[in-house]
Amino acid sequence: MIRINTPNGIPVDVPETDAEDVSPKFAPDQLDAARDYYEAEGYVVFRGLVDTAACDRIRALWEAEVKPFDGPMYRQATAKAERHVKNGQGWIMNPILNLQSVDPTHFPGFRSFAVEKILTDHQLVTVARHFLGDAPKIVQSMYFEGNSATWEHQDSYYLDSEKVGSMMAAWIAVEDISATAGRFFICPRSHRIDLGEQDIYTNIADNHDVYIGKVVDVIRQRAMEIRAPRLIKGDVLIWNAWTIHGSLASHDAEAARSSITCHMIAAHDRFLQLQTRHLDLPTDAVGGAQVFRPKDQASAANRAILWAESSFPGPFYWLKRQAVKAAIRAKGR
Ligand SMILES: O=C(O)CCC(=O)C(=O)O
Repeated sequence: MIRINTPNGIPVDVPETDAEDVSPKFAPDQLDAARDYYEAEGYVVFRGLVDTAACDRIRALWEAEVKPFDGPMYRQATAKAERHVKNGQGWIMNPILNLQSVDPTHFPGFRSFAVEKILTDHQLVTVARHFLGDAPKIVQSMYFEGNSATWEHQDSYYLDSEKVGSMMAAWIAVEDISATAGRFFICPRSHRIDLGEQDIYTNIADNHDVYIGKVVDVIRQRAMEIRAPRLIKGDVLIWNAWTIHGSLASHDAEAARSSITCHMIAAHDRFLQLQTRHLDLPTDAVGGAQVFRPKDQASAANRAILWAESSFPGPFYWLKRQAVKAAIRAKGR
């Protein structure tokens, strides 16, 4: 066991072996038992849910297609179009947002393999159907290599289903994740905590740090337990839209944290964006799931928007912030 802090300095005991890990690992066919655990704890870990050969293949496609690219792509932490930021080991440190939407001209194998073999892996879709009571609609995905130390948060602040708190997400380990590589962490039972909707004091456009401070205060005031389960290649951790989570503030010079996350709502539900807008999303049917492709780079219009964003970021992001604030004011918050 080693002790590592969350991004805002809360210490966590991180298991290095399964014997030290208090999180049970469910087999892919233990669907009812896993759902009971998920509903009680706000998260659950499946051992060996995704085929390990598929994990190796997506990492090979990342090396072959994504790493050499030097243009702007959308990123997890900022949702902005940025070029790769690499560390000394050559790992990409600013994770990619929405693998299902990357430009098929530059990333033909990566885009299709990520969608067909990872995001809609048949065992993952089976679990999602069981937990959601409907086919899954994939609304967002991400690829992590180096650790960007994701702050403590609940996903519902950013995205959810119209049935608030019903979205689920999956963290898919595509390599063994060492204790020091920047483990994903969750606060068990935090999915019962309602922090309210974003308003003019906590909104993402101007006061994102105030919102994160609220989450950190709740963890400290309630002395919440934090777990950073040990995950090996093919394991999947599922968590709920309200479960407080993030990634630990650590870095391992030897081991990356190659992983893919995927956020899913029930296919028949509308999407809730930034706790303000309800959207009926256009989707493609793939492998028993519906796949939404935000800002799909297969479209010339979306490529033109990405070009405008990366060429004139100042005015573009200023306008976007004004639109978010206007939507919150329109809700009377
Ligand atoms: O793995 C991480 O760093 C964070 C992932 C996350 O917060 C998410 O996918 O919602």
